[in-house]
Amino acid sequence: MTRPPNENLPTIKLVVVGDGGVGKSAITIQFFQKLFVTDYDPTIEDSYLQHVEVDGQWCILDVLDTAGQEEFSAMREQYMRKGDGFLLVYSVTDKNSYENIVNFHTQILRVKDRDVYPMLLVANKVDLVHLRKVSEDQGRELAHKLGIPYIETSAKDPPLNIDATFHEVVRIIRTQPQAELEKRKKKKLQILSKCVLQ
Ligand SMILES: Nc1nc2c(ncn2[C@@H]2O[C@H](COP(=O)(O)OP(=O)(O)OP(=O)(O)O)[C@@H](O)[C@H]2O)c(=O)[nH]1
Ligand SMILES: [Mg+2]
Repeated sequence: MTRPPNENLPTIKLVVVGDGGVGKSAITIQFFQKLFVTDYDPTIEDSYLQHVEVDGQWCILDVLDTAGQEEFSAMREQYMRKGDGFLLVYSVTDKNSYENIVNFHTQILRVKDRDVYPMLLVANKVDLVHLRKVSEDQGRELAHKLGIPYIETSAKDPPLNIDATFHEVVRIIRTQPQAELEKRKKKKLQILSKCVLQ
C-alpha cells in the first residue's frame, strides 16, 4: 500500500453506535486488523487510528467503537459530541436493535443541534441467513425514513462491505458540510431578499 504524503492530513472522527452485540467491534476490528473476532467481549470504549485513502484523498481515520450495553448509555452524549460522522449499526438477527436505531439517530441530531448529520445505516450479520429477522426492505425503509444511506455488512470471513462502509461514511462527511453550507446560504439569501422587499 502506498503511504500518504507527509503533510497535514485532515482527521475524520467516526463513531460506531448501536445496541450491544450487534457487531460494532467486529466490524471495526475487521476494518482495521483484517480479522474476525468470534468471541463476544462487551466494549466499554475503544479507539482506532489509521491513514486511509478514499477516492484518491488521504485522511486520518479516528474511529471510536462504543459500548452498546445499556449500563454504559450515560457516556453517549459525550462521544456523540465528538463525531464528524456515525455508523448506526444493528443486527439483522435482532429486531430490537433495528427498532432502537431511531433512538440513536434522534439523540445524535439533538446533541449536534442539527436537522441532518452524516450517518450511515449498517445492517450487520447478513451471513446469518437462517437467523435473519429484519429484511433488506425493512432496512431500506428505515434508512429512507431517516434520510440516510443503507448498507448490508458481514464482519465474518469472508467480510462483506466492511471497507465500503468506512469509505462511504467518509464520502458522506466530505460532501455534507458543503450541502449544509449551501442550504444556510440559501436561507440567508431568502431572509435578505425578504428584508429588501419589505
Ligand atoms: N455471524 C456473524 N457474527 C458476528 C458478526 N458481527 C459480529 N458477530 C458476532 O457477534 C458477537 C458480538 O459482536 P461484537 O462486535 O462484540 O458486538 P458489539 O456491537 O461490539 O457489542 P458491545 O461492545 O457490547 O456494544 C460476537 O460473538 C461476534 O463474533 C457478523 O457479521 N456475522
Ligand atoms: Mg463492542
